[in-house]
Amino acid sequence: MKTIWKQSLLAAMSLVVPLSESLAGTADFTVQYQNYNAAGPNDDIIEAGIQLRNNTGAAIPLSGVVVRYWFTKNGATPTPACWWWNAPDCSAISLTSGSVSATGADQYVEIRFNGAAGSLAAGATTAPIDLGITFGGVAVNETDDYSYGNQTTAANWSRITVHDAGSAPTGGLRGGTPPTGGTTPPPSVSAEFFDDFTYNSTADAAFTNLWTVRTYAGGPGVGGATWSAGNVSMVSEGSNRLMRLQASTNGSAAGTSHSEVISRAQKFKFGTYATRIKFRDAPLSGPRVYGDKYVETFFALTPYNSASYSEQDYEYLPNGGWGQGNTSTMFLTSFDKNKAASPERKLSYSHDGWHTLVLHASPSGNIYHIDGVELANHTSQFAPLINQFLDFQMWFIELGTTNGTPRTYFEEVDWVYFAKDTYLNTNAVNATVTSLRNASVPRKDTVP
Ligand SMILES: [Ca+2]
Ligand SMILES: [Ca+2]
Ligand SMILES: [Ca+2]
Repeated sequence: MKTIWKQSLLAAMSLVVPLSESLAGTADFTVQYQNYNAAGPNDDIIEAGIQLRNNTGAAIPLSGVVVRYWFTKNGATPTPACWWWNAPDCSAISLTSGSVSATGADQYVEIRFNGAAGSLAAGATTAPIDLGITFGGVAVNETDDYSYGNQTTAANWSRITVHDAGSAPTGGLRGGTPPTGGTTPPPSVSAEFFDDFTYNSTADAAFTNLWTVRTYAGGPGVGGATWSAGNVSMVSEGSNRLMRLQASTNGSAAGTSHSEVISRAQKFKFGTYATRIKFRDAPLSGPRVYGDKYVETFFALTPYNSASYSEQDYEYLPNGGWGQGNTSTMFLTSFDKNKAASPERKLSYSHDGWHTLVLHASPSGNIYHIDGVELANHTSQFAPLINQFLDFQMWFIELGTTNGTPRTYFEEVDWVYFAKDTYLNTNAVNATVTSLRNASVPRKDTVP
Protein backbone atom coordinates (compact mmCIF):
# COMPACT_ATOMS: atom_id res chain seq x y z
CA MET A 1 0.00 0.00 0.00
CA LYS A 2 1.17 3.47 -0.77
CA THR A 3 0.19 6.00 1.82
CA ILE A 4 -0.65 9.40 0.41
CA TRP A 5 2.06 11.45 2.05
CA LYS A 6 1.62 15.14 2.49
CA GLN A 7 5.21 16.20 1.92
CA SER A 8 4.94 19.55 3.66
CA LEU A 9 3.36 17.96 6.70
CA LEU A 10 5.78 15.08 6.68
CA ALA A 11 8.78 17.29 7.36
CA ALA A 12 6.98 19.15 10.11
CA MET A 13 5.50 16.08 11.79
CA SER A 14 8.30 13.58 11.47
CA LEU A 15 9.91 14.71 14.71
CA VAL A 16 6.82 14.33 16.83
CA VAL A 17 4.58 11.67 15.31
CA PRO A 18 5.21 8.09 16.40
CA LEU A 19 5.89 5.76 13.52
CA SER A 20 2.68 3.89 14.16
CA GLU A 21 0.47 6.85 13.43
CA SER A 22 -0.83 7.85 10.05
CA LEU A 23 0.92 10.78 8.45
CA ALA A 24 -1.86 11.01 5.91
CA GLY A 25 -4.48 13.69 6.24
CA THR A 26 -7.37 13.47 8.70
CA ALA A 27 -9.65 15.03 6.05
CA ASP A 28 -8.62 12.85 3.11
CA PHE A 29 -12.16 11.48 2.88
CA THR A 30 -15.68 12.80 3.32
CA VAL A 31 -18.42 10.28 4.06
CA GLN A 32 -21.85 10.75 2.56
CA TYR A 33 -24.68 8.91 4.28
CA GLN A 34 -28.35 8.23 3.87
CA ASN A 35 -30.56 6.16 6.13
CA TYR A 36 -32.28 3.45 4.07
CA ASN A 37 -34.32 2.46 7.13
CA ALA A 38 -35.22 5.92 8.40
CA ALA A 39 -38.82 4.81 8.89
CA GLY A 40 -37.76 2.25 11.51
CA PRO A 41 -35.61 3.80 14.26
CA ASN A 42 -36.80 1.24 16.80
CA ASP A 43 -36.82 -2.02 14.85
CA ASP A 44 -34.21 -4.77 14.50
CA ILE A 45 -32.42 -3.34 11.45
CA ILE A 46 -29.87 -0.65 10.77
CA GLU A 47 -29.46 0.03 7.07
CA ALA A 48 -27.02 2.74 6.02
CA GLY A 49 -26.05 3.91 2.53
CA ILE A 50 -22.40 4.95 2.78
CA GLN A 51 -20.26 6.67 0.13
CA LEU A 52 -16.64 7.81 0.36
CA ARG A 53 -15.30 10.86 -1.43
CA ASN A 54 -11.52 11.16 -1.97
CA ASN A 55 -10.66 14.78 -1.18
CA THR A 56 -6.98 14.43 -2.09
CA GLY A 57 -5.20 14.99 -5.37
CA ALA A 58 -4.17 11.38 -5.79
CA ALA A 59 -5.83 8.00 -6.12
CA ILE A 60 -6.09 6.06 -2.84
CA PRO A 61 -6.24 2.23 -2.71
CA LEU A 62 -9.38 1.39 -0.75
CA SER A 63 -7.64 -1.64 0.79
CA GLY A 64 -5.57 0.83 2.83
CA VAL A 65 -8.55 2.30 4.66
CA VAL A 66 -11.58 1.13 6.65
CA VAL A 67 -14.95 2.74 7.43
CA ARG A 68 -16.42 2.59 10.93
CA TYR A 69 -20.13 2.91 11.82
CA TRP A 70 -20.69 3.59 15.53
CA PHE A 71 -23.73 2.54 17.55
CA THR A 72 -25.10 1.21 20.82
CA LYS A 73 -26.32 -2.35 20.58
CA ASN A 74 -28.76 -1.95 23.51
CA GLY A 75 -27.94 -5.43 24.78
CA ALA A 76 -28.69 -7.18 21.48
CA THR A 77 -26.25 -9.03 19.23
CA PRO A 78 -25.39 -7.19 16.00
CA THR A 79 -24.67 -9.02 12.74
CA PRO A 80 -23.26 -6.83 9.96
CA ALA A 81 -23.52 -7.52 6.25
CA CYS A 82 -22.89 -5.80 2.96
CA TRP A 83 -26.31 -6.00 1.32
CA TRP A 84 -25.44 -4.30 -1.93
CA TRP A 85 -22.60 -2.50 -3.69
CA ASN A 86 -22.20 -2.14 -7.41
CA ALA A 87 -18.58 -0.97 -7.62
CA PRO A 88 -17.47 -3.68 -7.90
CA ASP A 89 -19.70 -5.67 -5.49
CA CYS A 90 -19.93 -6.91 -1.91
CA SER A 91 -17.29 -9.58 -2.51
CA ALA A 92 -14.71 -6.79 -2.35
CA ILE A 93 -15.88 -5.97 1.19
CA SER A 94 -15.57 -7.74 4.51
CA LEU A 95 -17.09 -6.65 7.80
CA THR A 96 -16.02 -6.99 11.39
CA SER A 97 -17.39 -5.71 14.69
CA GLY A 98 -15.55 -4.25 17.64
CA SER A 99 -16.28 -2.94 21.10
CA VAL A 100 -15.63 0.56 22.37
CA SER A 101 -16.70 2.69 25.29
CA ALA A 102 -17.70 6.06 23.95
CA THR A 103 -20.60 8.48 23.92
CA GLY A 104 -23.21 6.98 21.62
CA ALA A 105 -21.27 3.83 20.90
CA ASP A 106 -20.44 0.58 22.58
CA GLN A 107 -19.94 -1.11 19.21
CA TYR A 108 -18.69 -0.31 15.78
CA VAL A 109 -18.90 -2.16 12.49
CA GLU A 110 -15.83 -1.89 10.30
CA ILE A 111 -16.07 -2.02 6.50
CA ARG A 112 -12.84 -3.39 4.99
CA PHE A 113 -11.95 -3.51 1.32
CA ASN A 114 -9.85 -6.10 -0.46
CA GLY A 115 -7.75 -5.52 -3.57
CA ALA A 116 -10.75 -6.03 -5.85
CA ALA A 117 -12.20 -2.74 -4.56
CA GLY A 118 -9.39 -0.98 -6.42
CA SER A 119 -8.42 2.64 -5.92
CA LEU A 120 -10.64 5.67 -5.51
CA ALA A 121 -9.50 8.37 -7.95
CA ALA A 122 -8.71 11.90 -6.82
CA GLY A 123 -11.97 13.75 -6.26
CA ALA A 124 -14.09 10.67 -6.94
CA THR A 125 -16.93 9.28 -4.83
CA THR A 126 -17.76 5.59 -4.45
CA ALA A 127 -21.15 4.13 -5.22
CA PRO A 128 -23.26 3.70 -2.07
CA ILE A 129 -22.36 0.72 0.07
CA ASP A 130 -25.56 -0.72 1.56
CA LEU A 131 -24.49 -1.63 5.10
CA GLY A 132 -27.00 -3.75 6.99
CA ILE A 133 -26.78 -4.53 10.70
CA THR A 134 -29.37 -6.91 12.07
CA PHE A 135 -30.13 -7.80 15.67
CA GLY A 136 -31.67 -11.26 15.50
CA GLY A 137 -35.24 -10.01 15.75
CA VAL A 138 -34.56 -7.85 18.81
CA ALA A 139 -35.78 -4.26 18.46
CA VAL A 140 -33.08 -1.72 19.33
CA ASN A 141 -33.02 2.05 19.67
CA GLU A 142 -31.13 3.63 16.78
CA THR A 143 -31.62 7.23 17.84
CA ASP A 144 -29.04 6.83 20.61
CA ASP A 145 -26.42 5.69 18.06
CA TYR A 146 -23.49 8.01 17.32
CA SER A 147 -23.60 7.37 13.57
CA TYR A 148 -27.40 7.57 13.25
CA GLY A 149 -29.09 10.18 11.12
CA ASN A 150 -32.56 10.23 9.58
CA GLN A 151 -31.80 11.79 6.19
CA THR A 152 -33.18 9.84 3.24
CA THR A 153 -30.91 11.35 0.63
CA ALA A 154 -27.12 11.27 0.64
CA ALA A 155 -25.52 14.10 2.61
CA ASN A 156 -22.09 14.74 4.11
CA TRP A 157 -21.94 13.01 7.48
CA SER A 158 -18.95 13.28 9.83
CA ARG A 159 -20.25 10.67 12.29
CA ILE A 160 -19.29 7.75 10.07
CA THR A 161 -15.50 7.71 9.99
CA VAL A 162 -12.63 6.61 7.77
CA HIS A 163 -9.36 5.27 9.19
CA ASP A 164 -6.14 3.61 8.13
CA ALA A 165 -6.61 -0.15 7.84
CA GLY A 166 -5.34 -1.87 10.96
CA SER A 167 -5.70 1.20 13.15
CA ALA A 168 -7.07 1.27 16.67
CA PRO A 169 -10.83 2.04 16.73
CA THR A 170 -10.54 5.83 16.90
CA GLY A 171 -6.98 6.02 15.50
CA GLY A 172 -5.46 6.50 12.07
CA LEU A 173 -8.15 9.05 11.15
CA ARG A 174 -8.63 9.79 7.44
CA GLY A 175 -12.10 11.34 7.51
CA GLY A 176 -15.00 12.24 9.83
CA THR A 177 -15.04 12.64 13.62
CA PRO A 178 -15.02 9.54 15.82
CA PRO A 179 -17.02 9.44 19.07
CA THR A 180 -15.33 10.49 22.29
CA GLY A 181 -15.96 10.23 26.00
CA GLY A 182 -14.61 6.79 26.58
CA THR A 183 -11.56 4.72 26.13
CA THR A 184 -11.03 1.70 23.97
CA PRO A 185 -10.40 -1.34 26.08
CA PRO A 186 -7.10 -2.75 24.85
CA PRO A 187 -7.13 -6.49 24.30
CA SER A 188 -5.70 -8.00 27.45
CA VAL A 189 -2.55 -9.99 26.82
CA SER A 190 -1.97 -12.87 29.22
CA ALA A 191 1.54 -13.74 28.10
CA GLU A 192 3.95 -12.01 25.76
CA PHE A 193 7.47 -12.11 24.35
CA PHE A 194 9.35 -8.95 23.38
CA ASP A 195 12.89 -8.18 22.35
CA ASP A 196 14.02 -4.67 21.37
CA PHE A 197 17.49 -6.01 20.40
CA THR A 198 19.26 -3.49 22.62
CA TYR A 199 22.34 -5.69 23.00
CA ASN A 200 25.96 -4.60 22.75
CA SER A 201 26.75 -7.71 20.72
CA THR A 202 25.53 -11.20 19.98
CA ALA A 203 27.88 -12.39 22.72
CA ASP A 204 25.69 -10.81 25.41
CA ALA A 205 24.36 -13.48 27.74
CA ALA A 206 20.93 -11.86 27.64
CA PHE A 207 20.92 -12.40 23.86
CA THR A 208 22.22 -15.96 23.89
CA ASN A 209 19.67 -16.83 26.57
CA LEU A 210 16.90 -16.09 24.08
CA TRP A 211 18.44 -16.68 20.65
CA THR A 212 20.71 -19.09 18.78
CA VAL A 213 22.87 -17.92 15.88
CA ARG A 214 23.21 -20.77 13.42
CA THR A 215 26.63 -22.12 12.47
CA TYR A 216 25.82 -25.62 11.19
CA ALA A 217 25.83 -26.32 7.44
CA GLY A 218 22.88 -27.35 5.27
CA GLY A 219 19.72 -26.07 3.64
CA PRO A 220 17.97 -24.01 2.65
CA GLY A 221 19.80 -22.31 -0.18
CA VAL A 222 23.05 -22.68 -2.07
CA GLY A 223 24.75 -25.99 -1.32
CA GLY A 224 28.20 -25.61 0.21
CA ALA A 225 27.47 -22.20 1.69
CA THR A 226 28.33 -21.61 5.32
CA TRP A 227 26.06 -20.18 8.01
CA SER A 228 28.25 -17.63 9.73
CA ALA A 229 27.82 -16.28 13.26
CA GLY A 230 29.81 -13.28 12.04
CA ASN A 231 26.93 -12.39 9.75
CA VAL A 232 24.79 -11.35 12.73
CA SER A 233 25.58 -8.15 14.58
CA MET A 234 24.04 -5.39 16.69
CA VAL A 235 24.10 -1.90 15.22
CA SER A 236 22.83 1.55 16.15
CA GLU A 237 20.32 3.75 14.39
CA GLY A 238 20.35 6.95 16.40
CA SER A 239 19.59 5.92 19.97
CA ASN A 240 17.86 2.73 18.81
CA ARG A 241 19.61 -0.61 18.55
CA LEU A 242 18.97 -3.06 15.73
CA MET A 243 19.88 -6.65 14.96
CA ARG A 244 21.50 -6.94 11.52
CA LEU A 245 21.60 -10.13 9.46
CA GLN A 246 23.90 -10.35 6.46
CA ALA A 247 24.51 -12.77 3.59
CA SER A 248 27.63 -12.55 1.45
CA THR A 249 28.93 -14.08 -1.75
CA ASN A 250 31.65 -13.75 -4.37
CA GLY A 251 29.61 -15.74 -6.86
CA SER A 252 30.95 -19.13 -5.77
CA ALA A 253 29.30 -21.52 -3.34
CA ALA A 254 32.52 -21.74 -1.33
CA GLY A 255 32.55 -17.97 -1.07
CA THR A 256 28.94 -17.73 0.13
CA SER A 257 27.71 -17.32 3.69
CA HIS A 258 24.17 -17.14 5.09
CA SER A 259 22.78 -16.16 8.49
CA GLU A 260 20.01 -17.30 10.83
CA VAL A 261 18.82 -16.24 14.26
CA ILE A 262 16.27 -18.59 15.84
CA SER A 263 14.59 -18.43 19.23
CA ARG A 264 15.88 -20.91 21.79
CA ALA A 265 12.33 -21.56 22.89
CA GLN A 266 9.86 -23.55 20.82
CA LYS A 267 6.75 -22.21 22.51
CA PHE A 268 4.93 -19.97 20.04
CA LYS A 269 1.66 -21.29 18.64
CA PHE A 270 -1.54 -19.24 18.48
CA GLY A 271 -1.48 -15.48 18.82
CA THR A 272 0.11 -12.39 17.34
CA TYR A 273 3.59 -12.59 15.81
CA ALA A 274 5.06 -9.19 14.99
CA THR A 275 8.31 -7.55 14.02
CA ARG A 276 9.52 -4.18 12.80
CA ILE A 277 12.02 -4.98 10.08
CA LYS A 278 14.01 -3.03 7.51
CA PHE A 279 14.22 -4.88 4.23
CA ARG A 280 17.09 -3.73 2.05
CA ASP A 281 17.28 -3.74 -1.74
CA ALA A 282 20.78 -2.25 -1.96
CA PRO A 283 23.80 -4.21 -0.69
CA LEU A 284 25.63 -3.23 2.47
CA SER A 285 28.81 -3.42 0.39
CA GLY A 286 29.79 -4.41 -3.13
CA PRO A 287 27.67 -4.42 -6.27
CA ARG A 288 23.97 -5.36 -6.53
CA VAL A 289 24.16 -8.42 -8.75
CA TYR A 290 20.69 -9.36 -10.00
CA GLY A 291 21.89 -12.90 -10.58
CA ASP A 292 22.04 -13.18 -6.80
CA LYS A 293 18.58 -14.40 -5.81
CA TYR A 294 18.37 -14.12 -2.05
CA VAL A 295 15.77 -14.09 0.69
CA GLU A 296 15.24 -11.69 3.59
CA THR A 297 12.87 -13.29 6.07
CA PHE A 298 10.87 -13.36 9.25
CA PHE A 299 8.98 -16.57 9.96
CA ALA A 300 7.80 -19.12 12.51
CA LEU A 301 8.18 -22.87 12.21
CA THR A 302 8.40 -26.18 14.01
CA PRO A 303 11.36 -28.57 13.71
CA TYR A 304 11.56 -29.58 10.06
CA ASN A 305 11.15 -33.31 10.73
CA SER A 306 8.11 -32.90 12.96
CA ALA A 307 5.01 -34.95 12.07
CA SER A 308 3.06 -31.85 13.14
CA TYR A 309 5.01 -29.48 10.94
CA SER A 310 3.94 -25.89 10.37
CA GLU A 311 5.59 -22.76 9.00
CA GLN A 312 4.45 -19.19 8.29
CA ASP A 313 6.74 -17.08 6.11
CA TYR A 314 7.35 -13.50 5.18
CA GLU A 315 9.98 -14.01 2.44
CA TYR A 316 11.24 -10.96 0.59
CA LEU A 317 13.30 -11.43 -2.60
CA PRO A 318 14.79 -8.00 -3.50
CA ASN A 319 16.37 -9.30 -6.72
CA GLY A 320 13.49 -11.58 -7.63
CA GLY A 321 13.84 -15.33 -8.03
CA TRP A 322 11.46 -18.27 -7.80
CA GLY A 323 10.25 -17.48 -11.32
CA GLN A 324 9.90 -13.71 -10.79
CA GLY A 325 12.83 -12.62 -12.98
CA ASN A 326 14.51 -9.61 -11.37
CA THR A 327 11.26 -8.25 -9.89
CA SER A 328 11.37 -7.50 -6.17
CA THR A 329 8.77 -9.83 -4.66
CA MET A 330 7.36 -10.60 -1.22
CA PHE A 331 5.99 -14.11 -0.75
CA LEU A 332 3.52 -14.80 2.08
CA THR A 333 3.35 -18.54 2.51
CA SER A 334 2.13 -21.07 5.07
CA PHE A 335 2.97 -24.77 5.11
CA ASP A 336 0.83 -27.52 6.57
CA LYS A 337 1.90 -30.70 8.38
CA ASN A 338 2.65 -32.42 5.05
CA LYS A 339 4.72 -29.42 3.97
CA ALA A 340 2.11 -28.52 1.38
CA ALA A 341 2.23 -24.80 0.61
CA SER A 342 -0.71 -22.43 0.80
CA PRO A 343 -1.95 -20.94 -2.50
CA GLU A 344 0.71 -18.60 -3.85
CA ARG A 345 0.45 -15.06 -2.52
CA LYS A 346 3.06 -12.66 -3.84
CA LEU A 347 3.46 -8.88 -3.78
CA SER A 348 5.45 -7.87 -6.86
CA TYR A 349 7.00 -4.62 -5.71
CA SER A 350 9.88 -3.37 -3.62
CA HIS A 351 9.62 -3.55 0.15
CA ASP A 352 12.86 -1.62 0.67
CA GLY A 353 12.71 0.19 4.02
CA TRP A 354 10.98 -0.22 7.37
CA HIS A 355 7.85 -2.36 7.68
CA THR A 356 5.77 -3.72 10.54
CA LEU A 357 4.79 -7.33 9.97
CA VAL A 358 1.86 -8.70 12.01
CA LEU A 359 0.82 -12.35 11.68
CA HIS A 360 -2.25 -13.74 13.39
CA ALA A 361 -1.93 -17.52 13.72
CA SER A 362 -5.11 -19.05 15.11
CA PRO A 363 -6.97 -22.36 14.94
CA SER A 364 -8.86 -20.97 11.93
CA GLY A 365 -5.70 -20.16 10.01
CA ASN A 366 -3.02 -17.54 9.43
CA ILE A 367 -3.62 -13.89 8.51
CA TYR A 368 -0.66 -11.86 7.28
CA HIS A 369 -0.49 -8.07 7.62
CA ILE A 370 2.14 -5.60 6.47
CA ASP A 371 1.92 -2.07 7.85
CA GLY A 372 -1.63 -2.66 9.04
CA VAL A 373 -3.02 -4.03 5.78
CA GLU A 374 -4.24 -7.63 5.58
CA LEU A 375 -2.48 -9.20 2.60
CA ALA A 376 -2.93 -12.96 2.94
CA ASN A 377 -5.33 -15.26 4.73
CA HIS A 378 -4.57 -18.99 4.83
CA THR A 379 -7.15 -21.52 6.02
CA SER A 380 -7.22 -23.74 9.09
CA GLN A 381 -5.32 -26.38 7.08
CA PHE A 382 -2.25 -24.23 7.74
CA ALA A 383 -2.84 -23.40 11.40
CA PRO A 384 0.00 -24.38 13.74
CA LEU A 385 -0.51 -27.78 15.39
CA ILE A 386 2.27 -27.52 17.95
CA ASN A 387 4.54 -24.83 19.36
CA GLN A 388 6.94 -23.10 16.99
CA PHE A 389 10.20 -21.14 16.94
CA LEU A 390 10.65 -17.50 15.90
CA ASP A 391 13.19 -17.13 13.11
CA PHE A 392 15.07 -14.59 10.99
CA GLN A 393 17.18 -15.68 7.99
CA MET A 394 19.22 -14.34 5.08
CA TRP A 395 20.12 -16.86 2.39
CA PHE A 396 20.81 -17.25 -1.32
CA ILE A 397 18.51 -19.26 -3.58
CA GLU A 398 21.08 -18.98 -6.39
CA LEU A 399 24.14 -16.92 -7.23
CA GLY A 400 25.26 -14.53 -9.94
CA THR A 401 28.20 -16.81 -10.70
CA THR A 402 29.75 -14.69 -13.46
CA ASN A 403 30.59 -11.81 -11.11
CA GLY A 404 33.46 -12.48 -8.70
CA THR A 405 33.28 -9.19 -6.80
CA PRO A 406 32.43 -9.78 -3.14
CA ARG A 407 29.08 -8.33 -2.04
CA THR A 408 27.04 -8.39 1.14
CA TYR A 409 23.26 -8.03 1.44
CA PHE A 410 21.42 -7.35 4.71
CA GLU A 411 18.23 -6.82 6.68
CA GLU A 412 17.77 -5.17 10.08
CA VAL A 413 15.33 -5.89 12.90
CA ASP A 414 14.20 -3.25 15.39
CA TRP A 415 12.11 -5.53 17.61
CA VAL A 416 10.09 -8.74 17.67
CA TYR A 417 6.89 -9.31 19.65
CA PHE A 418 4.52 -12.21 20.36
CA ALA A 419 1.19 -12.14 22.25
CA LYS A 420 -0.07 -15.58 23.22
CA ASP A 421 -3.68 -16.41 22.20
CA THR A 422 -4.44 -12.72 21.62
CA TYR A 423 -4.90 -11.00 18.28
CA LEU A 424 -3.60 -7.45 18.27
CA ASN A 425 -3.88 -5.23 15.23
CA THR A 426 -0.83 -3.33 14.05
CA ASN A 427 -1.62 -0.17 15.98
CA ALA A 428 -2.19 -2.17 19.16
CA VAL A 429 1.15 -3.92 18.66
CA ASN A 430 2.87 -0.58 18.14
CA ALA A 431 1.17 0.87 21.22
CA THR A 432 2.27 -2.15 23.25
CA VAL A 433 5.87 -1.80 22.09
CA THR A 434 5.78 1.93 22.90
CA SER A 435 4.49 1.27 26.40
CA LEU A 436 7.16 -1.39 26.99
CA ARG A 437 9.82 1.07 25.88
CA ASN A 438 8.32 3.83 28.03
CA ALA A 439 8.62 1.45 30.96
CA SER A 440 12.28 0.84 30.02
CA VAL A 441 11.65 -2.83 29.21
CA PRO A 442 14.23 -3.90 26.59
CA ARG A 443 13.01 -7.48 26.57
CA LYS A 444 10.28 -9.52 28.24
CA ASP A 445 9.23 -13.14 28.22
CA THR A 446 6.16 -14.34 30.09
CA VAL A 447 5.18 -17.00 27.53
CA PRO A 448 5.01 -20.35 29.33
CA1 LIG B 1 -33.99 0.55 12.08
CA1 LIG C 1 -28.69 1.95 19.83
CA1 LIG D 1 15.42 -1.93 18.72
